[in-house]
Amino acid sequence: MKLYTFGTPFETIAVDPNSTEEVREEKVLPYLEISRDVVDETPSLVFTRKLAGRDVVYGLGETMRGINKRGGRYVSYNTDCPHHYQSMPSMYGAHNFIVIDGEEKFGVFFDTPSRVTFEIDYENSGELKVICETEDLRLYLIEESSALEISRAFLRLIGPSFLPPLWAFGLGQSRWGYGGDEDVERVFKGYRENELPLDYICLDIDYMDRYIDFTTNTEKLPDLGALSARMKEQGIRLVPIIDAGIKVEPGNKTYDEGLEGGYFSVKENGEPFHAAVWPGMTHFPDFFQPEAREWFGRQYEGLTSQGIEGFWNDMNEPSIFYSEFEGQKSQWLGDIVINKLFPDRQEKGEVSAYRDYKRFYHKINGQLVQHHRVHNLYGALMTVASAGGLEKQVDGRYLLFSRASYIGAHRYGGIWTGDNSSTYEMLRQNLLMMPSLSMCGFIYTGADTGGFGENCNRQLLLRWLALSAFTPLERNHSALHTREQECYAFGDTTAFRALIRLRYLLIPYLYSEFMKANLRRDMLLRPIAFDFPNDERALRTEDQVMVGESVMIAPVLRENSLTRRVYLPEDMQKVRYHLTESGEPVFDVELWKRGEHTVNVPLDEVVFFIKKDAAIIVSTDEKAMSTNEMDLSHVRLLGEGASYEQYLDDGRTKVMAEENIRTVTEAGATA
Ligand code: MIG
Repeated sequence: MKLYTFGTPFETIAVDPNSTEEVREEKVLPYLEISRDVVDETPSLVFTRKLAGRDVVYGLGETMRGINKRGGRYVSYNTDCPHHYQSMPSMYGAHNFIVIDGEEKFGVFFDTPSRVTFEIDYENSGELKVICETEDLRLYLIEESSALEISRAFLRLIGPSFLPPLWAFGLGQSRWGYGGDEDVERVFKGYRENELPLDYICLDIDYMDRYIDFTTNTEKLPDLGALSARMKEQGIRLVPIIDAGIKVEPGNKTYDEGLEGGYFSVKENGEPFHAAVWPGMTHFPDFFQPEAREWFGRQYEGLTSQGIEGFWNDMNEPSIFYSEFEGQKSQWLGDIVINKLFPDRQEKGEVSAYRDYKRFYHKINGQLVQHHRVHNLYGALMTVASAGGLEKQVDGRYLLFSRASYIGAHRYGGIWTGDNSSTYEMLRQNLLMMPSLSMCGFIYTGADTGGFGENCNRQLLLRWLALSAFTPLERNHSALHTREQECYAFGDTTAFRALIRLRYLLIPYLYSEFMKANLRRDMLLRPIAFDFPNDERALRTEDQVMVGESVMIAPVLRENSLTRRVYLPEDMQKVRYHLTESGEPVFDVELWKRGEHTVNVPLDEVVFFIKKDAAIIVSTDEKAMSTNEMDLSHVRLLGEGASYEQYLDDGRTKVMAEENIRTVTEAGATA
């Protein structure tokens, strides 16, 4: 791997300090032309290349559009993006890694927290153009034999994902509005009474006192510790949300400490910067200061001491509704709260948080650095701060996932892909995004199952469960004011039981593949072209994805469709999964020939594929209501393969080791 250094690069967290990948400093950059430009008053580095007709461009993690990124414009500038249109240039994360796969093959990682724009055959220009709004940059160039090998080398550079506990592979139920005992009890009852397995319930901002971080609403939630203990006995964990902004409220311990320590982001004059988010006026923690991270991480103690072992971090782009400057409205949703809090405000500016990002600063090594310059690292450093606290406070592994991210944050927590909506387009986007995220190290990830915005329906939720059964993070989440979306909210639950059961039967495989990929710095979800690089047809097939070593999924992505076309790049084992009338799981395995097929997929069934000669494992704990009731060693082989290499541990130890891999055969398991 080659490293090119421009100017004096900002130290990001992308590269794993323990990486043993060999990196050689070089001066002459092949493949890309370098020029200079001034963009938004900023001296910028521009990299260009003419793409050949058949070149495929992979990567960019959390971005819209296809697996092949050609045809799009993508702006790495972390944004609270409530509408995921195809053409939306910026989402919550900045993942500046691309792979060009053609006659010449190489990967490039642009390591800078500044804004980076990728125009990739945008409007059929045939050109790749990468604009880095900085003159200080580390550029990593990876030359390997294939897109897969290039990605693997990159994963060796950036290191493994954080280790979620086993229970984080169970199903989560969430909804904006869940805030206390009543909600939790209702959801628990809904799942249990319908015999739908579940592992955790998320609490959204409603559990807090007036949306203030690290507080609880004592009316709705009189005793979090007691509720958490009661639920844990039933195999259910509670996962509360934490937002980035700290409410300006003298007397509040977190606020007082933050102010006293100088841990808040400041204006040019050194005073804390005010911006309104859910709690009203807040200050943004200055996660760039190690002491501020330490302080922020400590704040979780109040919740972890009540038995909480998992969190989701939100609003950390950071999202801004309204700021002390100009009085402009910065975000859509802010209206709900902001109109109430600031009825007299004047709306002057454009609808964008963008200008505010130039108005506050971080203290970095004794200097004030404009937020805009390092924007893409903000949420990632919040993840680092939280992980630092949880590492100390939680016994064993913790669950943590964030909305905003930068490559490197994957070593501290996962991400979810933000505010999608209940549409088939978003279901498809969920599938397309997963391999790109895997390339960038984010393997503990998933989308809001069922869709966040808009109203879901029975059919869509079933189809979504059939996809998210294969993503490590599987959480049903929906927005305030949308239709209820729990798996028991759409009448007869038989089909939901079948689909959630599949997830639980697959947990030993998913978990084992997750751990092996992590240990070996391998991809977890892959474009099928990565496995069949010489197959032109596979190269153009994006609605099928590899999951772990030997599974290929091809979910139904169209409304009212009970069939779909599937392309098999080689002979494969087709698995038809369903439950019998009495609730016994059935996996019918059939060998199918290479080529195109039509599969029938009723709403209560799932069809997936296993590579020929391979076997996977499925759990034999067929009645488990949560991972608590599962033993990962209770598995059997599925498929014609003679054995499967299972990664097996207790699901909570923090050490990963090759020794934990055992061979499972039909006769049983051997170490
Ligand atoms: O401004 O906490 O993406 O998952 O439910 C919206 C409320 C704030 C955005 C998150 C979403 C969450 C919601 N939050």
